[in-house]
Amino acid sequence: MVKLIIDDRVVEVPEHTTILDAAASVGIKIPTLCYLRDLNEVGACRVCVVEVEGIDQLVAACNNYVLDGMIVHTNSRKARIARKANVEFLLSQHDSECTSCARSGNCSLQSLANDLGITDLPYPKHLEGFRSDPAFPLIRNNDKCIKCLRCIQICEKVQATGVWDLTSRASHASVNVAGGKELSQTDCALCGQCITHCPTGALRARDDTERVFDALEDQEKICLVQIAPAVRTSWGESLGLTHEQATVERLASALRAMGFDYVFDTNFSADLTIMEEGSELLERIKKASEPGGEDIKFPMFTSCCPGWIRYVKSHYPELLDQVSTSKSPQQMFGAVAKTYYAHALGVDPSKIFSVSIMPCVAKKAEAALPTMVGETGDPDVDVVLTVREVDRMIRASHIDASALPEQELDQPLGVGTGAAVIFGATGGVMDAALRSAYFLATGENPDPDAFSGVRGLDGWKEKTFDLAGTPLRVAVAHGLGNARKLIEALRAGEVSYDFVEIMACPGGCVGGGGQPIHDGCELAGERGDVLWGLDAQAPIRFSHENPSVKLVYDDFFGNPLSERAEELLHTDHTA
Ligand code: HC1
Ligand code: SF4
Repeated sequence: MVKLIIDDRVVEVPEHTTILDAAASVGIKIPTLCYLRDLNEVGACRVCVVEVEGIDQLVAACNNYVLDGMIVHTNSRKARIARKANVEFLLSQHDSECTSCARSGNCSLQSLANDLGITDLPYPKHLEGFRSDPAFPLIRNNDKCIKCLRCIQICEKVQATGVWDLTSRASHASVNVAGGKELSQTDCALCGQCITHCPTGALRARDDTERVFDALEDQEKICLVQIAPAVRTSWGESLGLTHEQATVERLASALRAMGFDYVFDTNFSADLTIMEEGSELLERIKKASEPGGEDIKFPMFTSCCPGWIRYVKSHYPELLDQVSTSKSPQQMFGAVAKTYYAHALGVDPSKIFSVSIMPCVAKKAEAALPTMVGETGDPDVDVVLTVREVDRMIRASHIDASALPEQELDQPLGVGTGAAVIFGATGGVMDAALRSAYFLATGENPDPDAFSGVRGLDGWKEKTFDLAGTPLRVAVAHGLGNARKLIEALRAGEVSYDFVEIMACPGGCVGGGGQPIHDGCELAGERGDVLWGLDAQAPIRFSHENPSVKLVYDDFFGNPLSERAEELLHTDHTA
């Protein structure tokens, strides 16, 4: 143990503790800006500087370890003046138009400048003037970048993608797209993790809210909306609602107050996905055991995460034919809405304006794929809103969600099971698929918790389950860095699986790039627990028991993998 004094308090901590953590252990909060635990401990912003007796220069608290007998002053006059000057310097290279910034009110730089009492800027402004293509789902404004390097680190270390890089050095240092490419020409998976880990407004998702407001005002349009599983864990966070208040039924109320005609649930089509994907897996296993089946390769990979699909297309295109052909629940929903449901309403599909609320940025690109269209070429999903956008719309509509009653979702596409709601957490798609695959293979339901071994936040999980006498080897990875490790191990012949779930974002969609931002806090685990809790309490916990899914098969698709199902619910991922 090391004994030192911080702000006149005796502190005892293990060796190799940073000054930042030692101070935090006794409740002393040293401000930080560029710091991200385990990922970015580089002391670049110099906001966490403290004075250490006997050392002339101030030291960064985030990446300097405590020593026995150290005497630290976290808020001495010298430290405070330096901290303020460092922030003033950052502001001299910052577009401080807070009123028109997507992160206003949720920006660490803004809070810090306010806390330090910075009301005048002593240095002249030097702005770069670089903004990326505003039509792309991910947008960079370098004049809001403080060169903290967090985006570089999360993209490289966690997501194994390396879109961002330091493009110059010394006083000209700038963070931008590696290799000087256009963002849209890179291998960006659009997971949005750089957005949720940016302390300022340098990175943001394209805002599509006006297109939705326009459609809501258009008397000719029938506006319907689907709500993704993970949205129900998070939509209330930036509106000040508790988890108990922020139910999906209260969100349905808010969306109706905003003007939506029908509020449906992506959980419905998550159950539909399980029927198609589970049947596809069993079909592949069956065909592989038949003569000529040796060409069928395993594992089969899940296909619901468009961040993962973008990653596999750019990094491992040779694996594409092992990815399930099932469209994602978002896209299955869109296809059903503009065919089956348009017919049920007796309207032309072009009258339907289909919106989805997703915790995801990549979903914006998925909905715009040329293959995700109906017969007339209209997109199946017209607009994808992130959770941050829908929260903005609720605020812009002056809706006090906390005062609204809960309302049921609309029928029949508003019905989902416990197996569907867990899609939003890592392991959930696998767990749900195994529940129904077991039923499809044996004709009997398993214990709904029989496959709980695939749950939890380990980056790469593997299990073998018995499926009607056949061992099924499955694996689950979340975060593209973990996906990469898993694929490299597969290629090296170190592991072998039948079925693999991959979600691009750490924790799955609960940690998605379109979720509300809480700088420095990772909420994926907590949000995931909410989803597992909803599953545990759900009256129906098997996708194959979803009455609306049964109805849609009876009335429209016939069976999973039928000709019509193949046409509307599957894709080859080549676009
Ligand atoms: Fe997801 Fe999915 S779980 S991909 O993260 O398969 O976005 O929530 O809607 O489509 O269901 C996202 C979440 C979501 C799809 C489902
Ligand atoms: Fe989007 Fe979910 Fe995939 Fe993240 S894990 S890219 S939020 S679908």
